[in-house]
Amino acid sequence: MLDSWRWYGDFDKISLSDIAQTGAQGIVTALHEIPYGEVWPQAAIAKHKRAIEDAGFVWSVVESLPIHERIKRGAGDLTPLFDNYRASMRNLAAEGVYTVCYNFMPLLDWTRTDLSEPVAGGGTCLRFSQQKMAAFEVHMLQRDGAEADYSPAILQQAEDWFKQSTPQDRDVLLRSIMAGLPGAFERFDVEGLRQALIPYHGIDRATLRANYKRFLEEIIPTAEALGMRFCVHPDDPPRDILGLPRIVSDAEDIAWILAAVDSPANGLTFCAGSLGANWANDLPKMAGQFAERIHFAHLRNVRKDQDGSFEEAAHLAGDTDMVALVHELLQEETRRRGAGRADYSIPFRPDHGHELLSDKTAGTHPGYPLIGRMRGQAELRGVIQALSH
Ligand code: CS2
Ligand code: MN
Repeated sequence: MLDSWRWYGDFDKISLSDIAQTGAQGIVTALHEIPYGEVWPQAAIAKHKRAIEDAGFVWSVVESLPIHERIKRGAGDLTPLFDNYRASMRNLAAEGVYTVCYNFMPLLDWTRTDLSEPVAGGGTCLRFSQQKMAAFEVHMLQRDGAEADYSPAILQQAEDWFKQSTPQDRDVLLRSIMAGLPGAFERFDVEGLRQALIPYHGIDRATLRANYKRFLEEIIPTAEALGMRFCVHPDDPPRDILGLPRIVSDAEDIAWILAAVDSPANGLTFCAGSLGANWANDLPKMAGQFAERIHFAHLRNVRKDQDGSFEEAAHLAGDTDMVALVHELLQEETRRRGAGRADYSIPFRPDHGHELLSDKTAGTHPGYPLIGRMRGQAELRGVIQALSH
């Protein structure tokens, strides 16, 4: 497996020379400074790539080449947006960067309610609390119909939380929910989020799927021609939130996507952390089922509560059998090697990590601390070595 590490470029407090000390070989990165919908110029791609290679790495995966919200909503004349997207693809391929991760989550990327939840032994993790999400939606955002998405018990706890919360607690909650978009991205306040949700009114699961299929039909033939591999990142959490439909959450969704445009270029980022937050998902089984189309893996673990809350566990702890999952991925690599593929190695990265030790004061992006991820990566590396021995 190609041992990789996410780097946010100029927005990252962790430098490429720091990353070299983690033992990673591949860099997962994007041109984070370019607004969604605009073309990534070949010169800028080349410069980023040179920095990565000069530091001794390969640019293993683009994460992400983001999809403009208008494509997700199917709003207006999309031709220029698809043209720009394809232009970025051609520029990436021209620089020899072929694997591209993206997601199709409406409006928000990963969503948590707590960025510093204490874990046993010290350090902190990211957590999604169903109670706090309900408090946010029902009492702060006051979204029409939000109550229908929660059980009476959760609604009661949400009301209790809201009543005893201080303005500062509410502000921290808002900022936590908005934290999933690192780099030069948009963040909303409560009113801004209310406004941003309006254009999504009336967009249900079937509409979002139709818009996604159109995206795949526009993009995948070009990816095939360029020899690129696209891999969708699952929804996090893997269910509807804020009344927005989510369509990349379980095995049925993924089977639909892979069949919508049936091509090796239309693949999956197997994010164990995202998929693992859904009780219905059996991760080793899904990895086996979709093995051929897995072009990238995010390996991390979660521990779930019965009520829908979950938190990020250490990489080998939590509810997912990481060893069984890695075993599936290694078997797929063996199949690829047997088929004579030179690019049999599946890039993986530790995804999120706990904040440990000096991470506390380092000011890195939520979920992306140095020590915590390095611990996770080292544990994963041990599993991979042992299973490959
Ligand atoms: C990442 C996502 O931090 C994370 O959970 O896995 O932000 C991921 O980069 C995007 O969803 C991919 O488009
Ligand atoms: Mn992920």
